[in-house]
Order: sequence, then structure tokens, then C-alpha cells
Amino acid sequence: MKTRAAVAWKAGAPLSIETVDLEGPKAGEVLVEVKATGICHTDQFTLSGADPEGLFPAILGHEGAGVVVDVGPGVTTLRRDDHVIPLYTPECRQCKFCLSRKTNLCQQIRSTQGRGLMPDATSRFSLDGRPILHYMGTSTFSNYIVVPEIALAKIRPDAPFDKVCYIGCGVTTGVGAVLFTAKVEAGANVVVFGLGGIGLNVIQGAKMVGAGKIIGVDINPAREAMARQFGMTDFINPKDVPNVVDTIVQLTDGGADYSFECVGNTTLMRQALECCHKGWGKSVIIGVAGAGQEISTRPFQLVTGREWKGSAFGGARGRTDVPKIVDWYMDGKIAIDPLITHTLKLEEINHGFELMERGESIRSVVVY
Ligand code: NAD
Ligand code: DAO
Ligand code: ZN
Repeated sequence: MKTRAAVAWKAGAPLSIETVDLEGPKAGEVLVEVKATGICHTDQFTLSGADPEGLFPAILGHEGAGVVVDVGPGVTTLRRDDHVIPLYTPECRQCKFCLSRKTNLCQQIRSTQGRGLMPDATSRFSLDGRPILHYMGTSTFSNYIVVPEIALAKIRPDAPFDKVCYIGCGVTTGVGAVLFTAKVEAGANVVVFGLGGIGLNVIQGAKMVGAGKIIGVDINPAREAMARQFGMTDFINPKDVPNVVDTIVQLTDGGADYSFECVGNTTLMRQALECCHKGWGKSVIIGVAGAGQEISTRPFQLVTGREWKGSAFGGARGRTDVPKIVDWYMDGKIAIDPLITHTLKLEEINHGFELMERGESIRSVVVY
């Protein structure tokens, strides 16, 4: 079949709207009509060429929601008309990683997904006979996609696609990092570096668990109002204080119980660790740093009880946890609507990237 898609032909160039060929689902695969997709900082990171794993030509996008159109042989858990969210972190429930119960990083299809291919090591997308690669196993900048069954979360049918697509990455990454990775407890003091599409969701996760102080750090003063609406109690603009770490330590009577780096900046990662409380403070890295970058601190920071952790997709097990997060949204426990600042057509997708680069959007959503 044919599908409209925004193709990334090479790093650093705008996406190009094309009609591409899409092969149908093979064994264990599902054809999905994508109804809406968010544009995340990670798509921009890959398109810019800074992503060491970025491959071209490819169809980017990893924050979608849609409807099952057809299933391949052997698919048992999904059928036509089911509503789904594609998962860039699948959940096979059978591999060593899934069975360990210690991680959400299912490895069942990791090697082919990382090469932009389906599990049989081929691509379903092509144009004029030339293969176009998948991206993060999802490629939601295409109106129709083929995805392995283990990389689809079935969600309730009354959830609006143009809002819950955001649960495919940003919401789950932020809220999940608080609940599943850090396991923040009520009353704990939390610091969030970067108040964008991820950081604001960390803030609402912290509010949800009843955190004490929720301190936001951002160089964009326009982020303060929205962050306060989501539960931030204190705002620090690093440009206004002589030393961010000292300011946080003073505000929290010795340091944060938990901190989250939501920018991808290694200097901030160090500050996020060092503003944590001696003896127990835990710092979670969410931001993805550029190729070749490294983090550093004095080892004594760890010897004296601070912990450094990372979080991918909020530590969420997609097929199990994503439907629950959709329920939280539908039950009013978390908010999404105010974070979707722009709704665009596929033809306007490059404008969505510009809005993000200029810091003018939280999330732009493309509706097909
Ligand atoms: P975003 O662009 O929406 O937000 C980043 C925010 O950081 C902005 O508000 C910006 O003003 C602020 N900022 C930039 N430099 C700063 C500085 N020096 N000090 C303080 N604030 C600063 O990006 P996003 O969509 O929220 O993504 C954030 C990061 O998370 C990216 O690196 C992205 O790739 C990563 N990410 C990780 C995962 C994961 O699973 N670990 C998932 C999605 C995204
Ligand atoms: O299992 O080795 C692996 C890789 C898992 C990929 C997790 C990616 C999370 C961070 C990238 C940002 C996602 C938008
Ligand atoms: Zn697995």
C-alpha cells in the first residue's frame, strides 16, 4: 500500500512529505493507522545529526497513537479496530530482561530496531524501490506503519488520539521517572532541571505522589508559569543566581531528596547530582547528551551517599503501564491538554520543529 510520510533524507535537512510504499505485516506484525503524533526533542536530536545512532534515510517519530488496520500471522493479542500506542521500548514478557523484573529495557528486537529494521532485518518502507529505514521501531511521522505486536500497547477506545499520543513518550518518560525509576515518596523535595516536554511531566509526577518542595530550573523564564500550574513550588533561573547548587541546597535544608536532569546537558547532570542531599539524595538522568559527551563528578559525592541513575521511557513496561497511564489521563489524575500547545497538519511538520527549537512550544502534535 501507499502511505503519506515525512521522510528524513539526511541529517540537518528539513523533512520532506512523500507518498511512500509500505509492505503489509508479516508474522507477529501489525499494520496501524497513525491518527496523531507528537514531535519530541529526540526527533530533533536525531534529525540534527547529533545522535550517534541516527540513520538515514528514515521516517522519524516515536510518540503516536492510532488504530489497528490489519494483523499478520500469529498475532494473538490485537485485532482490527483496536486502539494502540506504539512503543519504542517494547515488552515481550519473555526475554531475559523482561523476566528479570529489574528493567523495562526489553531486548527481544533491540538489534534490528537499532538498525532501523523490522525483526526479519528488512524495512517495510521504500520509495522507487529504495528502502527507507524505520526509526525507534515506530516511525510515527508516517500515516500508516507496520510494528511488531510486542511494541504496541492496547488502550481504551474513548481516549482522544491527539492527546494520548503524548503518552507514547513525554508523559510516560516524565511521570514514570518519578513513579517507576526514582519511586519518589510523599513529602520528598524534588528538583527538576529543564522544564520542557519531559520536565513538566516530571513535575506533575512529583505532584501526583505528594512531593514536598518541587523546584524547577530553566533558563527560559517563559517556562515558569506553566510549571507552577503543574505543581512547581519554586523556580530558579540559573542566570539570576551566582551558584545553582548552593541555591538548591539552601532551599532544601541540605539538598534535594531527588533530582531529575531533563535537558541532555552534562554540566547540568553534574549539578543535578551535587545538589542532592548527602547520605541519600538520588539523581536521575533523563536527558540524552550528544555523541561522545561524558559526565563527571568527584567520586566522594557517591561515597557520601548520593546515587546516580538513568531512566529510559520512565522505567515503564509499555504494554502493562501505558494503558494505566491513559486511564490516569481519562480519570483526570494527570493533565495533558495544556501541554499540547500546537496542533499541525503533516505538511506543517517542519514548522513544529522550528517552534521547538525556538522554545515556543511544549508539544506540537501532528494530526493526520
Ligand atoms: P525540550 O526542548 O522541550 O525542553 C528542554 C528544556 O531545557 C527547555 O525548557 C530549555 O529552556 C531548558 N534548558 C536548556 N538548556 C538549559 C540550561 N542550561 N539550564 C536549564 N535549562 C535549560 O526537551 P524535552 O522534549 O523536554 O526533552 C528533554 C531531554 O530528554 C532531551 O535530551 C530528550 O532527548 C530527552 N528524552 C529522554 C527520554 C528518555 O527516555 N530518557 C525520552 C524522551 C526525551
Ligand atoms: O535497550 O539498549 C537499549 C536501548 C533502549 C532505548 C531507550 C531509549 C531511551 C532514550 C531515548 C529517548 C527516547 C525518546
Ligand atoms: Zn523482552
